[in-house]
Amino acid sequence: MTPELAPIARRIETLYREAVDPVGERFAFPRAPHAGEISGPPMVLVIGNHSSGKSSFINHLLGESIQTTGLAPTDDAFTVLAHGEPGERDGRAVVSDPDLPLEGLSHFGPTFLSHLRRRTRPIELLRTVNLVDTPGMIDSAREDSGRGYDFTAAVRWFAERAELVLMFFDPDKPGTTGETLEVFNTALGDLSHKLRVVMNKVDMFRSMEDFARAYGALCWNLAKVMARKDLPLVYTTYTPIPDAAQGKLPLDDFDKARQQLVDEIRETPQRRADTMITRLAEHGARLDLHARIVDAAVHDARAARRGAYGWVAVAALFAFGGASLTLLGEGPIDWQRTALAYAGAAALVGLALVLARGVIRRRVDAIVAGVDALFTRLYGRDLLVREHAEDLRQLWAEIRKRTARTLKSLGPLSFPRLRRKSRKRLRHVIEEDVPALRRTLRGDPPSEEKR
Ligand SMILES: Nc1nc2c(ncn2[C@@H]2O[C@H](COP(=O)(O)OP(=O)(O)O)[C@@H](O)[C@H]2O)c(=O)[nH]1
Ligand SMILES: [Mg+2]
Repeated sequence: MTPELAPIARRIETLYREAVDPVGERFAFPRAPHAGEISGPPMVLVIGNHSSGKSSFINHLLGESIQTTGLAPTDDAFTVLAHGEPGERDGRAVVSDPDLPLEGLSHFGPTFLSHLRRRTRPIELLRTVNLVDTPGMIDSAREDSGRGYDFTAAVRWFAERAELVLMFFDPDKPGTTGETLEVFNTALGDLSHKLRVVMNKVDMFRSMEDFARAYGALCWNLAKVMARKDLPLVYTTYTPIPDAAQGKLPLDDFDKARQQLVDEIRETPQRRADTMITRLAEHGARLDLHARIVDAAVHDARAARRGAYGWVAVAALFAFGGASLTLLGEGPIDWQRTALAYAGAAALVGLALVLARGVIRRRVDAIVAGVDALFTRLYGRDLLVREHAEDLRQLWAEIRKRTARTLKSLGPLSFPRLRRKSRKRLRHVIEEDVPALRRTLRGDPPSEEKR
């Protein structure tokens, strides 16, 4: 079984709170909200043609007949299956419950909500994984599915939040047309890393030729709608159903494939923890670079300010000193002349101040415009080490716009310097804590390396 995830999630939260977010706040570096990332188990979304066997597979997986199944389109609802006492709540109740991470679904309107429900059962697997059964996709070429809500957008909503998306195909209809095609194009486009294709019901094939033909057709159709590099893993399997039509192929390998699929579903909590760790590592690295660039800008801007005001001080010294010296050399004090001399000196200093302000502003503008120069200055040496250099450039490309914008709108003089201690803590998260979390996730014993 997967190791206990709650402690890992808590540890990640603590690292954010103590070492990462304080730096992020000080240097105005936003990050996506993470509350809810951790609450509730991860989701596995099951989509596909109607009667491709989605609900039967889910029932088999849970070891209980929860979802209705049948050859006719029996079920046209999105059903979230979760752990709890046996029960069922309709869409409206589900989206208005702040304890459930489903509030966002209220946007899809009343028709959608009447096609949404949440069922709970005291089944162990549902403690760590929530399953989402969906209405069968309609393989018609018609634009409007007549559903009364945006089906593709709803699938997209779930797919974005799911850890795994299973797309079921029926050997009879290995085509990708109509809604299937649209879902591929608009809902799953950039999520193909979570997608697994299931060619189901292989127990119905009467011969190897039939199997090969259907498999070929499916892959051919997938290749038409997806970029080659994104082609997903295809599981060829079936769900054992007592009185289902028996084909003639030996089923051992297909049983194995089903087992692999089930394993992958069981491992989603671990995958999610992995995603959370990766996100922490990426965010930490970006923030570190951002903070160092801003810090360098602050350093330069402050130096420019010190320099300019230094000249003002020198000017003041000369102006007042000069005035005093001339007055002293003239014997008895003449109040009128004295006032005049000092007023002149003050005017001179005022002028120097105005000039200095102008100089500072121009310097600061130049610093802000030259963030790339700051980057090369700070990382010049690292950029020469080749393997590491590409990552660094990549990282900089990801954040440079945002960093430049922040500096421009707030001005480098409004930021504090990056404290050595804060940076050390942030580096510690990236270099020590993240690898340690990964080891915990893999279940390795805590290593006894350096300190
Ligand atoms: N032979 C066979 N029949 C299946 C399999 N999976 C589902 N069925 C049958 O196909 C029909 C539709 O299944 P269902 O789970 O309702 O499909 P859904 O619409 O995708 O949820 C039902 O009559 C099931 O008994 C399978 O792997 N092999
Ligand atoms: Mg169904």
